[in-house]
Amino acid sequence: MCRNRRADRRIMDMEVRAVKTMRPSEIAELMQKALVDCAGAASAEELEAARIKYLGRKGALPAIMKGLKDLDPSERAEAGKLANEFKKAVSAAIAEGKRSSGKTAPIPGRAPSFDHTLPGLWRGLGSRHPVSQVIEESVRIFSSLGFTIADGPDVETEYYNFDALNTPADHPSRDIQDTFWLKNGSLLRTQTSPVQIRVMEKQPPPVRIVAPGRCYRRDTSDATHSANFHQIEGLYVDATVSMTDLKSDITYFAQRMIGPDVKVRFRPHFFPFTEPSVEYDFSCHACDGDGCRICKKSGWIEISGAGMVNPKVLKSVGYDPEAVSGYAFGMGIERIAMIKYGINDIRMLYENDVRFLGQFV
Ligand code: 2NL
Repeated sequence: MCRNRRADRRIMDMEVRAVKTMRPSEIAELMQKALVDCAGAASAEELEAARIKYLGRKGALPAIMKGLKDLDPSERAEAGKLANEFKKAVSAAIAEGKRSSGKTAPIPGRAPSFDHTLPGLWRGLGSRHPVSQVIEESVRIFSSLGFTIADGPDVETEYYNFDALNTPADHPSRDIQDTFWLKNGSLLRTQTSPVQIRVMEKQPPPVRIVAPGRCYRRDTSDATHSANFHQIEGLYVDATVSMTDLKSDITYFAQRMIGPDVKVRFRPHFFPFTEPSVEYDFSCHACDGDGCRICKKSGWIEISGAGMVNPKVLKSVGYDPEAVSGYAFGMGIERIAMIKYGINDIRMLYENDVRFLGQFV
């Protein structure tokens, strides 16, 4: 056995030594042969023998390299390139053979291949982000009330975000402490109202739309505030829209979103774009209104504001305030998600921890 091995080695060495100056086509041919040998190796020993034969100190590769200088200069560059390829391809085939040897039974003459009888890798199913789920559910509910969806840019002009909404030039929300201003004078929208202004500019009444999307305010983040948050705003303009419509539609929304027992509270407020204006709260779903950490012991969670569209806003888009009236509301998506799912810190929604996010399916 031992003597036979030594004899094999001598024959291999002779074969290799016989390879003197190999031309590019011969190198390519030998590479194919080497790859077939590696792929057909039935054991680690056979792979090692192939390595010695092709890559070893006295093997084919050093002989090819040595022969390069004797080649016709016109063939030398190509032969050099093929020699490099030879080294890379054969080394890779040997490494792959060693890695998979013992794992799968080799088919004679073929590389060990994919074993389809092994169980597959379970990668787990993802889930919709709670913010996306609340947006989708809100859109479903408002669709059932006859609203359609409108969309617009996140980067807005001062006109659409403030002026058209009757926000005075000295209103604090325009301050650099409250709004992200860009160098060119545009800004990141602080609410999705500019979308509604753009829609009203383009179409005559009636208008019944919701505009969900990302909004930006220069808030320092804490358990209930984030500089980047989501809002869904609604707008309904028609001949006889009233505050009663606003209150009943928001209450209907709350009951479908949170549950039939939820209570809705409207408090007088001031916004330049609505008159009269309200802020509204939903009763805390986590404690049934008794008071807990999520609602800061008040039993209520503030959702956002609403009101009857200010006649000045209607005028700014070319509507006749004598002929039509409208209601508008904002809703904080994260706030709704916090009530619906009992989340007590808004920052959890942005940390991308799938152990947390995967709970809300
Ligand atoms: C908030 C709450 C609100 C509106 C948004 C609106 C849109 C148009 C006209 C009038 Cl086109 N109003 N949207 C109304 C009331 C509240 O969001 O806290 N905003 C600062």
